Amino acid sequence: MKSIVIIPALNEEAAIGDIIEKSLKYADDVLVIDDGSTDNTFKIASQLGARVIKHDTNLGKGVSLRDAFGEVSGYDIVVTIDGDGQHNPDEIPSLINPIRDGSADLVNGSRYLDGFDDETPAYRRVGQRVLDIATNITSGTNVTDSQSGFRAFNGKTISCYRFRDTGFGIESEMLADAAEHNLKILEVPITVRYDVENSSTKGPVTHGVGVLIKIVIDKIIRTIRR
Ligand SMILES: Nc1nc2c(ncn2[C@@H]2O[C@H](COP(=O)(O)OP(=O)(O)O)[C@@H](O)[C@H]2O)c(=O)[nH]1
Ligand SMILES: [Mg+2]
Repeated sequence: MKSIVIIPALNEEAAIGDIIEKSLKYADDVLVIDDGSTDNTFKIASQLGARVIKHDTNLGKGVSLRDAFGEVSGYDIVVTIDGDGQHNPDEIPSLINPIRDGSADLVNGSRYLDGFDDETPAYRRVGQRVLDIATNITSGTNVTDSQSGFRAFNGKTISCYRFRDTGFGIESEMLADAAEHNLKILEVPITVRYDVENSSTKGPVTHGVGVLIKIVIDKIIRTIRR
């Protein structure tokens, strides 16, 4: 089965090289979306054999994933992983195995499947739970880590995703799209590191409220469309 790893990246020169090299152990190709980085992300990714889509300015994670998923026809398995080193590429096999054996169409890597992750600050965990609950109520899903960027997708189902949100609302939106199309969603446990440089580009509170508003608006649009 042919597989590709997509890495959305904004100024990730510190970690992206290692992620590309490790990802190539488990996948046929790597595609980096350099979304207006001002550091050496593009150069490093190109040198290490990744394909790179370069945005001259920052267009957002949703736009980046739309562009990336537009390039994956012919792949049986598509993986997304963060470019900042928080995710471990050595865990890619546990995400893609359920796609390989047909038991899932979307595999969501969750840091909370086994209960608590002591390293997440409490106020962040509360915010994330609010987004998980909002996602689950509006989409009918039952996930424990709705904002995870470490996922695997069945290549045959890519047309289900519409990529309406340009930014960080995209993680919940993709779960909602999968649920709307009755795709099989499965979670597997992942580890997430917090001791890496640039582990987050977002202010957690405004970011969380922004995503929550997007989840609600998305639900209203889906309801009207029916
Ligand atoms: N394409 C794109 N990627 C982004 C953008 N902002 C962050 N990223 C990447 O998305 C991933 C997750 O972002 P991050 O800020 O670490 O999110 P967090 O760890 O969930 O707080 C990382 O690989 C970032 O480089 C953006 O505006 N566009
Ligand atoms: Mg991060």
